[in-house]
Amino acid sequence: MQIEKYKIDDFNQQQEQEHKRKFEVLASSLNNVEGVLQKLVDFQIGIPSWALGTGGTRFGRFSGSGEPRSLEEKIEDVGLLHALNQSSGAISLHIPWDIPQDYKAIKALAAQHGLKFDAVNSNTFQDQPDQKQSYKFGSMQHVDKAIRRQAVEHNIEVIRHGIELGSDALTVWLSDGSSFPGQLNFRNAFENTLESLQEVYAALPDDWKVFVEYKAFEPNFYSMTVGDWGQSLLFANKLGPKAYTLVDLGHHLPNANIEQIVSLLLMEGKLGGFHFNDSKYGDDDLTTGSIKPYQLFLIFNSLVDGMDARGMDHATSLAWMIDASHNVKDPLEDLLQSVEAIMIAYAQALLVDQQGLKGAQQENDVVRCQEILQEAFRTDVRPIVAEARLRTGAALRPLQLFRELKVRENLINERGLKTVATGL
Ligand SMILES: [Mn+2]
Repeated sequence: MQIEKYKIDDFNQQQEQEHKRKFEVLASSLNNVEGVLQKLVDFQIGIPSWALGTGGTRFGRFSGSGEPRSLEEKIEDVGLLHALNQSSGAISLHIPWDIPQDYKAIKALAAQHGLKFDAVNSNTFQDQPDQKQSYKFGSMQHVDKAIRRQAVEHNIEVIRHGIELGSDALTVWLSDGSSFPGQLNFRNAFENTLESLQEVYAALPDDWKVFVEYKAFEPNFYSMTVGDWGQSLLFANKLGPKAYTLVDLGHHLPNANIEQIVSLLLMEGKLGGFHFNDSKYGDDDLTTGSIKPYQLFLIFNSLVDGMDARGMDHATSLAWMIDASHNVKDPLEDLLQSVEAIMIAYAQALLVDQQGLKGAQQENDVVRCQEILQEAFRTDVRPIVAEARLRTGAALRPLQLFRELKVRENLINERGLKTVATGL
């Protein structure tokens, strides 16, 4: 299914009068509206190929209908999102769940939808059917050199796929660790992992980056070999200038101060990528902004402040991606909601009076500091986010149009009621 441009224009025309009224009221109360709008227009969020099917839990998976059955259909799905919001202009592939067969055709299809290929993701947390050695006791940390070698070769293979697609980054998330005290020696596990990552690093093209993603627990429950930002930063620093830490919002222990983490990683020039989701308890992979929108805003405030301090381009300096999937929503509707929440938090962060905040901090005026932050957070920025969409030819209200055009019903007609997306 393709969404024709005239359908978006017709829809916007019906909404435009009301939109303009709200936008003008908001714009009249803000400084530098045009600057904020341009930043919103430029900001693109990668969609992972594994988020397009219905997710599941350890206990079950309730498949949706009309899910993409192939990489081509996944690209088509991201193309639909991008047509609706013009903010989802990249797709992130997971190898081996989505191995491209014909690079040229896949690249042409993505280009046709206005999509780029974001970071490619390796997988050494599962055994594949044709795999020689098992990752049951880890991959890059493994005591057996042959297993470490297999993990390294897989990552180099992923880089090769990425090069063909025009990607320029590899994300490595390792499930390595231990579930019981004494199961492994922490130093050996770290050193084996470092040696393996060094071999992968050596295979990176000059203009590539590698992102070392950390996670506090799960699937291992006693120790994770890349368990927090300190461990990830240690690896990134030891590896070299092409290695960065990747922050996934769901990969922290409860109540971790993620805004402080991103602030310090940016200060060190070592924040490379970002995975959005939301959670109440652990790595819940819920819709971004659905549980803790204030935390999301505070994180964006740290990101904007930290990127501006280093003169970084917000849109291109970091790899922004959603990493979520759950089992009770239509995945495309869920992704539209996540992108909207990200754009809202970003817009609010752009409105923070950074000069005023710095002044209040200098005077230890704690009350004014809070007022300045909450002034931005409590501003309803939805009209400005919608205006950015209008200017790029996207829908003023993407979710509403998705439903009005019966996108899912169309996909079910094309793909069938019982389809299961590859990978999950
Ligand atoms: Mn992630």
